[in-house]
Amino acid sequence: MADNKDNQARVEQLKGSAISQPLVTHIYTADPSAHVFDGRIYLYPSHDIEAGIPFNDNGDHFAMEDYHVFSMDRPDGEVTDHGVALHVNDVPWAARQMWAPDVARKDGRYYLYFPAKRADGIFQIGVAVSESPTGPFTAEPAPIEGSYSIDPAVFEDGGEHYIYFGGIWGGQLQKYRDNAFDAGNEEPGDEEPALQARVARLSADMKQFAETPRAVVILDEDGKELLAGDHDRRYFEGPWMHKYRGKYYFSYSTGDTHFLCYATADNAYGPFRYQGRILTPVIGWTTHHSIVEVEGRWFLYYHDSSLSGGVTHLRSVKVTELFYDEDGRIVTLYPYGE
Ligand code: FUB
Repeated sequence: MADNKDNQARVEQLKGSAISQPLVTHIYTADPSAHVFDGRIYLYPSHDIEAGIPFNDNGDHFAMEDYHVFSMDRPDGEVTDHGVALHVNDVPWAARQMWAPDVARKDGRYYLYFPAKRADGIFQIGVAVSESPTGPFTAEPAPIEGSYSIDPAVFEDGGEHYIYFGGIWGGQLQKYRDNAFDAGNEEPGDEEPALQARVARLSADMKQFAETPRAVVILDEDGKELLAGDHDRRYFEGPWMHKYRGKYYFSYSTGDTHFLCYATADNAYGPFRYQGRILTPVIGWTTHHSIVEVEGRWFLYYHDSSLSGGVTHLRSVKVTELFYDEDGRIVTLYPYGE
């Protein structure tokens, strides 16, 4: 993890050149999942707090306890904070670290998907239900069976919902092979295929996997799987899926190289072909996003640590417009100008 002195230096250097401002300034927010429900934009971010836990590569300093839901009538419009929608104390199976969530709607109900650590320190993914997009959400008594790691993102396609998830290092994805945990597993060697995000179709009641999770394979320009040593392009965490002109765009963070990248396919499972960068590094270690269409225009919601002066676990949600070229390639965004 980057230390705060490095981040502070970057904040000073870049002061005044930010192309977008934090949307929420009264609390720290990160990992924004944006959705449009009935013409209003809803944001489901993490709620960052200072818990006084020292920095480490496990991300223990990301000690979030609850979720707030936010809404607005246009992408960068005035933000309403709808208050606490779910607290870790109200999740029977979860002990700590309520990380990046997402929400899906089905038949007028709203399903909040969230990762949290059990008391034994293992991440799983839970679901909580509400009649309203702003909550409060009621958690299911147990996590989704067979779920693991972090960063759920749910995508609807043709009436089915697919959940993408997984993050390495603190997100524990490196501990799993073929969906089975082994504490002795680590990241593959540089010349081996990279670890991949996972995807599973959700059950009709939205509360379980309807199938065994599959790997989201990303191929390079020669049709070969991205390698674990390809840190500038390989998957790390923060998956998102959207569809543009009939193509499936799988986007994600490269983690330790701090890019948001994307790959495309002709179906929701892939394999995906690597395409390029969406966003260059932001202030702070993590980079995490969502992409949403609002009245025919496309927007990238993301976060950085500028408001906290570069404290990597105190982040703020931002938004900027996203553009495609005529071939459907996403134009790379530079968060503080080129
Ligand atoms: O917010 C905690 C973690 O940081 C998220 O789960 C990751 O995607 C990264 O943004």
